[in-house]
Amino acid sequence: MTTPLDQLRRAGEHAEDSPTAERGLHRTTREDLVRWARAHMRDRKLVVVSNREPYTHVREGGEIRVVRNAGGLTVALDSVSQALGGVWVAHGNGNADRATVDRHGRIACPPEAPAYTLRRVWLSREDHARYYSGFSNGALWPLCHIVYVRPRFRLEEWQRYREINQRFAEAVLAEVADQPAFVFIQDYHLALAARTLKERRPDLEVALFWHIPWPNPEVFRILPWRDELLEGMLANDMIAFHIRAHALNFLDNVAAALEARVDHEQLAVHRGGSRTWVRHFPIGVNTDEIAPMAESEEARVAERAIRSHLGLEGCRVGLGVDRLDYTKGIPERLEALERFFEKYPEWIGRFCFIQIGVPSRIELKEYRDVLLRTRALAQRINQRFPRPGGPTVHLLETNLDFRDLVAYYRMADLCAVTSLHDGMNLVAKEYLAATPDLDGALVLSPFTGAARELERAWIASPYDREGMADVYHGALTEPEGSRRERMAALRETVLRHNIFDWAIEVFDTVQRLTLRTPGIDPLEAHGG
Ligand code: GDG
Repeated sequence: MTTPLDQLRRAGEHAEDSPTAERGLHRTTREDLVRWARAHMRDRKLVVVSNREPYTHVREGGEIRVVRNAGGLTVALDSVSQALGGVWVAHGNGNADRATVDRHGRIACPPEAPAYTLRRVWLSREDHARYYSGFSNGALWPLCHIVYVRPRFRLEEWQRYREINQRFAEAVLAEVADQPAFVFIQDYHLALAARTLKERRPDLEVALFWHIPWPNPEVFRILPWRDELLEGMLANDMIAFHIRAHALNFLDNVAAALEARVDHEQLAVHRGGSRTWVRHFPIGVNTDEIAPMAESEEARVAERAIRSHLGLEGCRVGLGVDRLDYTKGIPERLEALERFFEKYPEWIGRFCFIQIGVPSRIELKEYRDVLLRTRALAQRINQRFPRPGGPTVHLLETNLDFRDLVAYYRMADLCAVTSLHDGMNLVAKEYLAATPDLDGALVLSPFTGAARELERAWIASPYDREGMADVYHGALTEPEGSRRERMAALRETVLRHNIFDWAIEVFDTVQRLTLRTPGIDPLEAHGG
């Protein structure tokens, strides 16, 4: 039996006139976003809410230094915030964060040219352990990623998560005072923030972007506090995901769990006189920044330095770039590499692999385990397949400066993104943006959101070691003409649907959906 949601899944995209479609072949830039925001968002204050802050202050030697968080999402939202002069509410986690704010936890940002207010929320060590490491990353993260890591549900962590969400919401309310505002909440750390906001200020426009997958009801129903979490989320005017399948999974969950009317036609939930729109917007990367970086002389110099430092002369180069997270399929990628050398011994000594692994959430055992497995595999491959110039696998457990990362991208003949499950995966898109000469190949897991757009990548399942070994070989031996043609098509997709394009789509959609019928539910009005 097929449900309306199944039919929708088969029908593909829902038609919605898009502001970026109107712009035709034009590639959206940061300036376009700023212009759009100035024209359409003047009448309300923008409030971004995220766990992570855009600027962190750290004390080094007797000095305080400001560090800008370089993620694509932060850059885009920082641009909009700078254009509109709004507020950003986030956890202040830098060791000099408290020393740099006023008595309300505020600091003007960017520090060198103040344009908006960063309002820091303070968390104790125990808050962090329970709300962040506990419920967010010990329960919700494994629950939403289907990788067979068992989520851990602890009442005290859930309770603290609720409290901290409320604390973030209180900070937002204090900042908006009685002004009209659009509050844009980021991610699974803050699923319940909208509830407090709407209870106190029903007129606020509130949207949540969920950056990770959303599983089907069979998976999600094990969460003991499922109903309360879903109810809290439905306080948002709009909830958005990267891909359509996750948006539809969310609607399936609501239909299975709550007394609510799920409108499969309009992708909305009606409940107790209020309505939540559910949409999908695949996120992009900051191509304005990455492409010129990759073409710069500096990147060329850095590439030469890396090659000589790591002893890569005469070697084709494979690259993996990830937080060291069990969802990213890092050991699986290396196991396939080992098989690749067994099956295609002609590559021994002629192919090297660099794995950049940024240490992450190391307080959780599963993360320590993935780190140990990765180290052991790298060591085993290096012992089994030695080469004279240096190791075959380089494991760099470090957080590189983004400029250096771009040099690695530029250099790689192959980039392996082999997640077991991933909301989008920005590395896949950054790699393509950083390959202007088209000399490369993207090996991509079908279980990433990115694979929906990047269909012409070299698709390889992390669950199929033989298949992935063959894909490595296929990508490295594909005739140049067809390889470059595929890379050109993939790169064009990334350049077109970049982070600025994403931000305009999200903001424009929220506005159109909430303004379309202020205070009136069209379906209720038609008795639908
Ligand atoms: C979540 C979802 C979704 C990595 N190493 C270094 C470094 N990185 C940066 C990359 C990239 C980011 O980290 C990793 O991107 P992911 O997409 O894999 O990120 P998650 O942390 O899992 O994020 C994911 C994303 O949200 C956005 O919606 O795509 O699916 O899980 O940007 O460049 N950056 C620097 N040095 C490094 O060594 N500077």
